[in-house]
Amino acid sequence: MARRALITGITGQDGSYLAEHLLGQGYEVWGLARGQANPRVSRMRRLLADVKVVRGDLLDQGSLISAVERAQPDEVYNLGAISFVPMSWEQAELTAEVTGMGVLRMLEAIRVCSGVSRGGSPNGQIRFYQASSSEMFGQVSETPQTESTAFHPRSPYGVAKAYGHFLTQNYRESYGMYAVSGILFNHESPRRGAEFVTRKVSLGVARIKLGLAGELRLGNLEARRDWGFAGDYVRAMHLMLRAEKPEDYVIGTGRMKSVRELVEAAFTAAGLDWERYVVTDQGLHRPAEVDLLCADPKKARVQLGWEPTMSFEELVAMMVESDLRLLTDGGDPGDGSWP
Ligand code: NAP
Ligand code: F7E
Repeated sequence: MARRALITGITGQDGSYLAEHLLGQGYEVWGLARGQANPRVSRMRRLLADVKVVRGDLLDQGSLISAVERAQPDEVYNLGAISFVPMSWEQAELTAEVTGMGVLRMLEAIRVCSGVSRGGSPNGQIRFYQASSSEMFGQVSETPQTESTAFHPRSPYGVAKAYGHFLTQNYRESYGMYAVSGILFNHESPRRGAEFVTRKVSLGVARIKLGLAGELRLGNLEARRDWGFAGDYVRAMHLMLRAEKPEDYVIGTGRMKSVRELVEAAFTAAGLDWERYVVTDQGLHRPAEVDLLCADPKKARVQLGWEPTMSFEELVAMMVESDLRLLTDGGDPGDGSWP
């Protein structure tokens, strides 16, 4: 019988790649979708026609219990979150509720539905994946960051993710649940939301190249990140849930680039000189910045056999080409996450 997976955050970047990956592995895939008339849900239904949709919201405990009862999953991937770091300062309480408390509600739904009691090891265990983030490292105490690097989050988002991370560990230890966290570093694609810097840059470059814009306004060009391809990272999520033992893993490339280098690579891919177009704007700087993040993915390589397949340069070129095509074809950049 086909394995069954339930994915929260199905309308997001990772939800789409993970659903495609699991469908390709023969899974029956269920996606948790929220809202009464959420346009991202109808778009997802069109593009991922084989995904079964179940309604629910990470803010609503009862809806998560119903979703688990309905989907009867073997695996739950909790990707739903408020994931844009600047928004987490503007709506800190909502971020805590969705990105933090949402993890508790999902774990409780699984615990209740599988009849797990304290100290007991359940039969027919539902395996749980939590989308943890390198933002938990924040002001880093060492570089590169590993599974044992201390957390010092720098935003309400990072704090909420740290809560979800520790809670996932705690449910594993308290109830013997198969519950793991992937500590994923930044991962991008043509489906990335337009608010994140890689996509903002690839769309900006495409607009300038096509004569639709004359400048690109950005914040801190000196921040450094470890950027990889989202399609590679969802494979790691699945490998973590199929491993013999439930453990947490750092997932990244081990290579760090600055926003300035990102900008340079993207403009070069379109045959443009970035210095003519990029304007820096203090208003786009964050109240507390994460200056650098760089993964040490050795544990995932050794224990899971996971490796990234796409270089930073290939990723940037792919995103610029995709946005040039999208805008040339008259596509809506709001829809750009689904080329
Ligand atoms: P994304 O594109 O922003 O998607 C976020 C998803 O969360 C959307 O499907 C959104 O659904 C859903 N969501 C928001 N509020 C919800 C609620 N109240 N109840 C249920 N679902 C809700 O994020 P992503 O890049 O795919 O990332 C997936 C996960 O990995 C997130 O948890 C993110 O924080 C984490 N993460 C991402 C990265 C990265 O670099 N991409 C790195 C580390 C960790 P709607 O369409 O309904 O808004
Ligand atoms: O910023 C700098 C900004 O918004 C990256 C999320 O998926 O990855 C993501 O979080 C860097 C920051 O991603 C602009 O200051 C400069 O230093 O693309 P971002 P993020 O904050 O790293 C982590 C791992 C997650 O978990 C999150 O969910 O780029 N930057 N100028 C800018 N960033 C943006 N967005 N816009 C600018 O104009």
